[in-house]
Amino acid sequence: MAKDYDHLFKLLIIGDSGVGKSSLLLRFADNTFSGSYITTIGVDFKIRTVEVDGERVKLQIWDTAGQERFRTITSTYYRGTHGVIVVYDVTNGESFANVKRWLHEIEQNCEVVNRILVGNKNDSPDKKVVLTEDAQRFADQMGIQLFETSAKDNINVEDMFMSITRQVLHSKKERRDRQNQGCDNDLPGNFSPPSMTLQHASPEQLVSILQELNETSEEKRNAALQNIKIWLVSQPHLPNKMDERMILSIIRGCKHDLTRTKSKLDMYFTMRADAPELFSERDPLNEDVQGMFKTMDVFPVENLTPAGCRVTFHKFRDTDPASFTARACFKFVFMLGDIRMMEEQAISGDVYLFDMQGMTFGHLTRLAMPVLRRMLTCAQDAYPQRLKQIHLFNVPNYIDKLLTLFRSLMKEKMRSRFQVHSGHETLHKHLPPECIPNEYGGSAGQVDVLKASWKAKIESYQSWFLEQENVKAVEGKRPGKQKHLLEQDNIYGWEGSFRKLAID
Ligand SMILES: Nc1nc2c(ncn2[C@@H]2O[C@H](COP(=O)(O)OP(=O)(O)OP(=O)(O)O)[C@@H](O)[C@H]2O)c(=O)[nH]1
Ligand SMILES: [Mg+2]
Repeated sequence: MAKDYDHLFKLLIIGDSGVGKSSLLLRFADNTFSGSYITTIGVDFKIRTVEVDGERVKLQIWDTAGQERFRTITSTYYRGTHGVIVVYDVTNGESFANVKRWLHEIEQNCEVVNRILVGNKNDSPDKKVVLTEDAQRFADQMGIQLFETSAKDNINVEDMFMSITRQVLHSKKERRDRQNQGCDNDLPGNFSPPSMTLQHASPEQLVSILQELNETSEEKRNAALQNIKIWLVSQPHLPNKMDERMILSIIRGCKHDLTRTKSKLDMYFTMRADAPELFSERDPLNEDVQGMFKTMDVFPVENLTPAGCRVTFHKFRDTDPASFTARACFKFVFMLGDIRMMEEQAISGDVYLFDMQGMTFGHLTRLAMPVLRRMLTCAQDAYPQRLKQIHLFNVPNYIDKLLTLFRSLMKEKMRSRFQVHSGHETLHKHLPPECIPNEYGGSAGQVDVLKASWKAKIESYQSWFLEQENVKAVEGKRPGKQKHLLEQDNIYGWEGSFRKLAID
């Protein structure tokens, strides 16, 4: 597909809460303005393509939250940024005084970056307290260009965005001239993902977890890794390279049973080829993924349980069933799964929390059976999850009855791990506060904050997901019987799916 742009630049808008960062972006991207104030949670972005000197420049503009509680999250967004827009409010002296702090933050997070200073809300002279002369003097001292804008009255907004875009374009050309190379890879391919969102096992926990996973020594682990890497190379239909951390996650998920590991790996790459509705177009900035951030809150909790399990939280943010797409939801869940395979070290297993508030029959009817089955097959046969507990809480009455029936159909071992709570208080019998979000009486953090850090993490994996798009099985090269694993009759079996649920 031909590129629809000549340059792709990432811009970041920072500044105190309430100065009008989101309003500036909304004015520039959609030419709208709203007088009501909805504070930004974490980070959001919009895209607009502009023309500069006959060249098409696609701008990916990131709008950060000014609120202090999001600071650690928003700072992860500096990576790969080409230009930063620092905003203050001309009617608020404190927001201007804080500009120094914001500039300092840029210095700490970016090596070389273009900056622009913006005094917004320049539309009511009687309220203006930051004088143009003072701001200009400061901007000159810092060597930054100053713009005074109004998102409300659409003053100078377009000019300001075009000016920073020109600056970025000029620096790129200067850099190119210096290096004399025609690289147009604008977004950085290498990244080190933010690491604050997955705590690993303590040394004491690790001893018992590794024992449970049959990882009795470092030699055993290295030999297993070596074995699998060689096996991968010998499989003509599978990609011959895979991140070592992912391989180890699967080995551990199979408790060092290498036959099972191989079958899981085969399934992992086969699924990627055979279930494109779940495993293709995984750009974190696309509609499916961004839509998921709007409709659901799904994220792993930072702390492990005392037994070393990872807790993953699920909740509907938008309870209108029409906003729920099972396919996009499952695609998202597997993206999380991939990131966890890259980042998770030894864990004992998985605990799933589902806040069922707002869940209706309307949602259930949108769970198409074929998609659900494929999802269960992938979860069980292609991912290293080891299910330890499922807690459904805040369960509405009518769904409760359905679940009772559902539970009665489960095997005893599974049933004992499947808990239904009418409220959320009883969750505390099973999990320590540090694994439960604050809203439910725990201390893991606020749902919004935890979700925003995962959003940041997933988005930071953009280049990885794009690279992975074509890393999958090639069925025509499979040795022996040329049959899709997925074509085997029992694979999609409803019953089979539950029977095989990994609960060892
Ligand atoms: N008068 C005037 N009000 C504005 C202007 N820009 C934004 N506002 C108002 O200021 C308030 C805050 O605007 P936002 O754009 O949400 O502020 P923000 O910087 O994104 O805030 P956080 O997301 O909390 O960091 C809203 O009520 C806007 O309507 C402007 O140019 N002039
Ligand atoms: Mg905002």
